[in-house]
Amino acid sequence: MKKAWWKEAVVYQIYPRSFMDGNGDGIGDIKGITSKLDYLKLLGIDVIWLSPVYKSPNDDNGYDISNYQDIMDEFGTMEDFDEMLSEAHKRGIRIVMDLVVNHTSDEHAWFVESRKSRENPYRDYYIWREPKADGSAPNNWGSCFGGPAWEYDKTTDMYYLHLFSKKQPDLNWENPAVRREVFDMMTWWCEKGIDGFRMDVINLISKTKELPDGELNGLYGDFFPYSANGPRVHEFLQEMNREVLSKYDIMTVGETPGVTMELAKQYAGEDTHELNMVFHFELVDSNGKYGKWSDEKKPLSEIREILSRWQDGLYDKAWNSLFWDNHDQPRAVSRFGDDRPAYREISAKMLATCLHMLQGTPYVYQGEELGMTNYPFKSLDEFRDIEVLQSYKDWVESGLVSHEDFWPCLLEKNRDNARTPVQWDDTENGGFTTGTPWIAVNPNYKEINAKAQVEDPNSVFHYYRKLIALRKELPIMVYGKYDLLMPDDPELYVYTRTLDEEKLLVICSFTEKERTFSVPEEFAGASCIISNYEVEKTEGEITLKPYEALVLHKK
Ligand code: TEU
Ligand code: CA
Repeated sequence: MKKAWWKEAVVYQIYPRSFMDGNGDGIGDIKGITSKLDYLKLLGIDVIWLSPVYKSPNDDNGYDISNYQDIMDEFGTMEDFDEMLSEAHKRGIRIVMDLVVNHTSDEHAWFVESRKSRENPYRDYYIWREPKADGSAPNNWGSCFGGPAWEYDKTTDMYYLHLFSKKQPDLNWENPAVRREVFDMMTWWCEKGIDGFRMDVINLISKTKELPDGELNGLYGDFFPYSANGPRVHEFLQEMNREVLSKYDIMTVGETPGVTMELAKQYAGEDTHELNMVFHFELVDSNGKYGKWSDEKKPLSEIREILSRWQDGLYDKAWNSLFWDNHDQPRAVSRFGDDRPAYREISAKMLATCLHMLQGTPYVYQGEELGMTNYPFKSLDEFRDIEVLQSYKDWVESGLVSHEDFWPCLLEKNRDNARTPVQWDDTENGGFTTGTPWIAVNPNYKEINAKAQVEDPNSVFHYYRKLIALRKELPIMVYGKYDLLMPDDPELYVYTRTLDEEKLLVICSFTEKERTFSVPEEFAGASCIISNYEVEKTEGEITLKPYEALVLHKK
């Protein structure tokens, strides 16, 4: 298998708005990030994936960009950015930018021009269509955030497509001028010295020529079959690779909702000249009762089946990305672990073990290394996310579902769970800001915060730190082959990694019950390299405590 620095790296995702406020206005910013680089250095991560910091009117917290070569006022200036980049590099930390080029903001200069007239030179930068004969939208598609995917613009009596909010018009990648602009902009950032791109919904950039009605789900039709993994997407990515990516030593990861394994092998193949890896959504998507909204918990059998299939399927062909959560998902420990006080720390450590011992590049979402939990939302006015507010209208206010049925699903899946501020210490607002935070801080900050955990060698923080350090010592964690054991056990996830004569045995208990387990003969005499409990016995029949995780190493 080919070696690469981005295979050996651990990535830490920063959602700047919620990371650290440097100037007391209640909003996280770039100076705040710079002030916490030593903390990240201590944790040992190699790469920061920075969610968008570009100029934006913040309809979708920066994922609606009005100028790709400027910084959002609330986050600071380009000087602040340059300082952060050089301070990160001084510490050996790379920075990967979020590239959002499926759409721009409606306030981007291109769109301001585009909507002026049908003849405007920028008209064809976006996707405009005539109304139907009765004046209604060109098709029945709904946007990801609720509401229709088309917005009528009376200046030219046409509709434009927006798969996300109406302030996020989709770019027309069929137009070579659009691709040129995007590639030039990417080159500009690479020349500045950034270390890669996480590409937002990059598998949506090529739409089918015909834009037919989609299958109804709730009020609207599904655009997915006609917009995801479209006819020219690989051609566009290969062009991007040729024009930009191949010229720099950078890492790339594509956000690709709905990607299949076959497609992933193409997007992130060892020799396909597109991307280094992609995020698949099988673990985090639920087939919700109401679109994405659902309160289902995936059983271990399903989690293990998904992870194993991707481990086996991509082995030696493409590279996996590994994540339990991100800024669009509930908190890992609340969703996949057990966030009741008795089990929160232990299950957070178990989840970390389970993920970091797999093959692929692990992603840690800010606060995950502290075992931060979902927020106990009580009423609609506590939410800030456009998706929550719009979806509540579509499902509840429209009369489709009762508040009582919808609310538990909203609590479980809403993106604001992940967007409450990082809890730095036990002072007011968890030390995130001296002002009024833009979104409430989780009230559990007195117990769960970075300062306490840095001081406590048994904390979740130090457990992550140890896992990350082990990765540097043991190439088998990166390059070893995965094999699943006990595929049908309802509570234990057990697998091995193999590199030449060397082996790891990874045992993770997903239950609060005690369990017995027989260590396979071949691991007799192996040493325990990490565990979330004091381990007394590593041979023969052992008893696993609630949510126990341990890793045995045999040379
Ligand atoms: O997300 C795209 C995406 O498909 C989902 O994660 C989506 O946000 C979620 O399923 C909605 O429930 C990316 C970004 O990660 C997200 O923050 C942006 O809002 C979105 O694109 C638009 O840029
Ligand atoms: Ca600020």
